Amino acid sequence: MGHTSLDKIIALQRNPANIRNLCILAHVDHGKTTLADCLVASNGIISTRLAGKLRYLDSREDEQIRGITMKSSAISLHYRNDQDYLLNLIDSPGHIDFSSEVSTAVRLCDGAIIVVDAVEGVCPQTQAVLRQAWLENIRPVLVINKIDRLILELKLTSQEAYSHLQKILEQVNAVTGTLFTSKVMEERAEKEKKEEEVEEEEKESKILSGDQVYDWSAGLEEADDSQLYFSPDQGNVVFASAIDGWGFRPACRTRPLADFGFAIKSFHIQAVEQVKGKKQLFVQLVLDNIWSLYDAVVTRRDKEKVEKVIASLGVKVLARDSRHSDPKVLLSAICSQWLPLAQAVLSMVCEKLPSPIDMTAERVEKLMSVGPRRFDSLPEQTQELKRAFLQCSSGENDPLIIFVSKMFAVDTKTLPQNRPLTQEEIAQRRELARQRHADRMAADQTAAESRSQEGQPGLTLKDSQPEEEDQQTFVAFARVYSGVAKKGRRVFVLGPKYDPAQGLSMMPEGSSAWDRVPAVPHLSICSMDSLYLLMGRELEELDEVPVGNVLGIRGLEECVLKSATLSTSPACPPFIPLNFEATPILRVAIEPKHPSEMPKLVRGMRLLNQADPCAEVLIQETGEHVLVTAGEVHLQRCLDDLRKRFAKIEISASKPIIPFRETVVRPPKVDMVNEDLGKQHKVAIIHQVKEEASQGRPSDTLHVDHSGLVTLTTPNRLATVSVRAIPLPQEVTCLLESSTELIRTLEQVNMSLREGKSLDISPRTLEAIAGLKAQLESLLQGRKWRNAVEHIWAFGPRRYGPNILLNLVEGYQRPSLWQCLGRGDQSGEAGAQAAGMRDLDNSIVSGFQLATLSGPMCEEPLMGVCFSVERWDIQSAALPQHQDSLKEDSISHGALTDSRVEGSSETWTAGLCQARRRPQAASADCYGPVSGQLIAAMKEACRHAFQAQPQRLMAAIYTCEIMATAEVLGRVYGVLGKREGRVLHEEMKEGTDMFIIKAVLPVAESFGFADEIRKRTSGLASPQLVFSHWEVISSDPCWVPTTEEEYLHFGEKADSANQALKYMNAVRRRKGLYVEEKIVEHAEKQRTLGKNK
Ligand SMILES: Nc1nc2c(ncn2[C@@H]2O[C@H](COP(=O)(O)OP(=O)(O)OP(=O)(O)O)[C@@H](O)[C@H]2O)c(=O)[nH]1
Ligand SMILES: [Mg+2]
Repeated sequence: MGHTSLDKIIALQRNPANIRNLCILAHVDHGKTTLADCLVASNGIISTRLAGKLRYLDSREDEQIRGITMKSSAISLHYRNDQDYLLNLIDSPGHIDFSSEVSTAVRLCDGAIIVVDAVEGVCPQTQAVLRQAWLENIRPVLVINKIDRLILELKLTSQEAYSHLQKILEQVNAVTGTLFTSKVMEERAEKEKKEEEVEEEEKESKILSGDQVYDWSAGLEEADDSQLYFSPDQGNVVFASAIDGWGFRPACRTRPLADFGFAIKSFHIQAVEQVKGKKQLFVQLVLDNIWSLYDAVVTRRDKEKVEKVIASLGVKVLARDSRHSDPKVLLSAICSQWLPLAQAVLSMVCEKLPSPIDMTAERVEKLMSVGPRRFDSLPEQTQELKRAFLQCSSGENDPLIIFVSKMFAVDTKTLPQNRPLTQEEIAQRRELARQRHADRMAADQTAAESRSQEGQPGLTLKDSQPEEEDQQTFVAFARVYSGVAKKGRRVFVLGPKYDPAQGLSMMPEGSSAWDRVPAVPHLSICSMDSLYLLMGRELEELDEVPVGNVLGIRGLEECVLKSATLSTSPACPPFIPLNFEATPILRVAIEPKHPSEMPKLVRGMRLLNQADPCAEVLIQETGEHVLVTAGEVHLQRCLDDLRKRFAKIEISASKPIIPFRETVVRPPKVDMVNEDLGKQHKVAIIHQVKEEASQGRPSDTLHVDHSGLVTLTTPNRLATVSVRAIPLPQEVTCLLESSTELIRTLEQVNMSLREGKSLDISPRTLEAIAGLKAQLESLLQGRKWRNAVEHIWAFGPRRYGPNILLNLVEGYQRPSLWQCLGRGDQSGEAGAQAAGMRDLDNSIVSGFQLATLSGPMCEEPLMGVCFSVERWDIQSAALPQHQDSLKEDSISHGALTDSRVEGSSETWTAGLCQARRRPQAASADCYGPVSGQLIAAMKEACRHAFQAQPQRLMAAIYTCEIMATAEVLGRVYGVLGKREGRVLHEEMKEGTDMFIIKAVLPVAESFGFADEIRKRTSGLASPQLVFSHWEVISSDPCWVPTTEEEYLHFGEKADSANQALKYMNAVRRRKGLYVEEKIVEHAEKQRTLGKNK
């Protein structure tokens, strides 16, 4: 535990004002773990000589081998300047694949150290982590690291370095500035809107004049941004070289500057009097000194000068350090005493980062208000909890609130209670055992018998020990936000969908987790078996942890999957979910080497799912066990974990399953050889229909007209739907993709309105929904899309995907999707409208959902397709069968229904009347219930409508930013070109010889890309791939040559050059679908070898 005792840390935990919870964030390889090493070494946990080499917080073997951090881990440190401070430090990974680990770290902190490499400057992940810190409302401080590279690698002069550092500061501030401005704008817009509403209420009759001028900059001027930017004057920037162990904070007037003054006198570079202006002062006071030290020690190895410097600085250097062949050893020995990095960083952290007490009301409200609900619409008791948060009190009666941001697995045998005992403990236990034995001997025979039985569990325990030894225990990575966590205490575990209002109404008042409580949805009860202090690789057992601290909790694995909110009060709402930057996209199917080990694999995958915040584990329809990860490195780690920790069996992983999307495009006007296409594709459709008919499917239920309108009748001939597929404009698809969360919320709202419940929706959500609608309206222009937005029936697949179902059925008016936007009495209106909905409405939506979930090309989801239902007739006999599945009152409802469906098609109304007359006709026919038939018919109709248009595959595309030097630029382009990558732009990074290339690359071609680039450039360039968007592959997978020339040029099947066809066939083959391929190409050339002899 270093030189701070556990008791000291426990004492410090009780004073939240002096606690700092912080994480280290940066782009990959900018030196987070090295910096953390220096801070850890300041507590004596590792030796100073090893700091930077050990990477103490990278405790996994693969982290050490690969040299990158893969999980976030916490350590508690003690720091003393004028007061004692406790720092709960979390080191996070910088690799994009592990960005979910960053989210879990950021949530538990109040502040962050942003590390930036002085050579590379602001990189994509730097921006991402700044944004994450911003979204979580935590305050950042900056460390510009690797200054030594400016001296030794780039060989800049101190003056040049000064301008370089200034540019980096500008870049970082530009990112923060953008985040800040957008927030101010948002707030301003909200304020304006509120004011407008008030005005509107005041003068309802008065029409607002349209010439209102918005002064957007006004908000910016008012807003306080003094704390926002990084500036050496503010004291929130440290310049450092973590590997050499030094760092300084220019604004710090205490030790370092005094040292500088001292150094200058003896260093005699230039007299301070000559210094003009602040800029010069910085260069001369600080940078020049460092530059000449590097020059003397590393570059020139000037022994005399070094000795002079050592003497003048008053630092002590061991003889073996000064004799060491590597000058860096001497350098860090001098620097770490002269400008100790830990001192500079820790004093900045204690001064500039907020303590748990300083948590703002804004942050609390943000954490506590989930989904579309407003904070002030939450129950009163819930709102009261905000006070507990802000006061940060840890009294006996204060509610306990804990947030678990992830679960991590540790070997059971490394838990503190299972660790090898010390000599004293062994002696104590021996004494106890001896006493027990004596007692037992003294007892009589019968008692002895019973005791021997009691002894049995002990025996079995021993038996089960070997198995337990290699077991994993889950520890929750958590923070206490209010109250005191006590060992053994029982708490409510609140799932993300838990509703405090519902919980409070269902539970008796004042009930606690010890009581027997009724079953409330999304609420369970768990006891915290052990509490731990997280000390990097080790855990220390604690009895209680007061508010404001980061801790580990054992005993939650049954109730918490990945993250959860724990509380002793049922009024506590679940915290908002973590926001993850990366989407898991890389899928592989996994199977055990020996089929008999399947149960072990299943168990292992379940454990992995729990232990990784981002990995997903699922079983596909095909029965395959699939693992979805964020990228190749992440996949590798997950597989390693499965093999070595969770399943402990040999496994084999399939090649990555590449996701595709299916879509339709506008029919082309001319084909490849510039001939008018005419009705070529329609010929293909008719061909297909004929084919299906010959396969025994009665084609008289299916009709495709020349415009692509597909009409399909259910097998019992009672219902008919006509559907047409239309490609959506690309912007609309993008908009739908980016607004999935909002559409999901909209769907929830509509669902509850349909059920007659009213939801108190926050104005912000309503505004966002209105914004979405307006955007859709502006994008869907033209005759074809007239009134389309009003007629949207549903989104799909899964009700929020990027496809649209349109209701163009003449005379059918169902409640609008946007009904929540309507003013006035919403629920009443909705109720009335709901009556206007046809009974089988849901079947149509379900059919559409199924059709969009897997398309006809290779059963991949659809994207950017609009299906418009243009006719929907139901014959009379259809209804009775349906009604048997409906509730009794639906018939009586019928009267209401047909009076509401104004102008509805005659068959419908007539059908209803007949239905009421002939309820006995409900005897099921051989085709099953009508609702089911309609779902199937709708799905088929959509699929045919889709095929009636020119179909295309869409490929997932990564963006990547590669930093490379001029020499290897050509090779990078080579690799990109080979893998069908496209370079978007290339620029030279100022002040360096590095080029930054931004390119896009199909996911399908990306496997092994990073490795190949690294190999081809001898490790000089390493790309980071981030999923960006979906792109239509321009070649038509269904294209076949029709003319003589095409036949000659592309071959009979045109499959040689058709990339889309290759992708499609690969997917079909994987899924076990029929692939149209010639297996034997030239049959006449085949012969039996035996006969020829
Ligand atoms: N020259 C120089 N190299 C440094 C410095 N700090 C760290 N490094 C080197 O940079 C590399 C990456 O350092 P890490 O501390 O592992 O970086 P990280 O930010 O933790 O990386 P991830 O956790 O993978 O994101 C290592 O090889 C370090 O030795 C520094 O101040 N100067
Ligand atoms: Mg690291």
